Amino acid sequence: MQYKTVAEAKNLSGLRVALTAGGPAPWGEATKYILHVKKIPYVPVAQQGGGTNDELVAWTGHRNAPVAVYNNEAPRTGWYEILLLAERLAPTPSLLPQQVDERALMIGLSTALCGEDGFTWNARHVMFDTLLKTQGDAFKNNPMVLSYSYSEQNAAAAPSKMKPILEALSARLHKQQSVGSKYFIGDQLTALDLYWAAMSQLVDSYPPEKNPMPDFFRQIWAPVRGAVGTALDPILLAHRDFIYTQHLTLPLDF
Ligand SMILES: N[C@@H](CCC(=O)N[C@@H](CS)C(=O)NCC(=O)O)C(=O)O
Repeated sequence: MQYKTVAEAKNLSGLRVALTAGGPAPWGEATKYILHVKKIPYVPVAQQGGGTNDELVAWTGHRNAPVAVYNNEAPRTGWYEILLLAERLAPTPSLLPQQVDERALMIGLSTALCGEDGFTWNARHVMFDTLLKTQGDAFKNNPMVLSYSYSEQNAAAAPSKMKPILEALSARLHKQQSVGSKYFIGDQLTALDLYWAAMSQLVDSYPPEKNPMPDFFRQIWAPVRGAVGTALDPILLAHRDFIYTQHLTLPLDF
């Protein structure tokens, strides 16, 4: 992916999205997938994972990624507000169900997956635990450790929070399969399908030809796979393979 620097991007108009350069950071991937499906043009701006990102902070008020900035509107960082922006910029295809109950279910499950203290948030506690064990004090002062409520206790509790979320998602897919749908909600693609495709890389990363991320990521994500055990029902992996094949492009590009 060709990134612009903050200095190059900040005076442009249109949509600019700060993304972690060099790795498939889950929320950033999810944002890219939404923009891809909706064919929304944007300028990728490099964010350094774990860096202080001073220029990005000066421009947007945020250190991490993704940060979506549209014209002179306030920067958006949350997965839901980024989805709503994308829906506004390209209403078709909509990635939000129109029917209110279905929409509530989709947003609820997306919150379990992407929200604070949800699946990926807890996966990160497991990942940080590995980093602290391997890098020790060198990692303790990393801005990431300080920003995402990591603690040994939170890391120990993470598997018991992650597994029920995967179980709810796989139960949903089995239910959908019984009525002939390959998607989480209704019979068409929603953002939830894209969120799971992005987040699934944490527990079952594609091999290098499809996901050419540095080995470092494989090392720190392997314990995340161990943390969820048998809660990773094969139907979840079949689903994400279907989503990548039908709606996205491979190899991942970051
Ligand atoms: N703001 C996002 C979450 C963003 C987030 O957690 N980003 C992480 C992973 S993609 C990140 O930027 N990590 C690298 C860093 O903190 O430098 C949301 O809640 O929707």
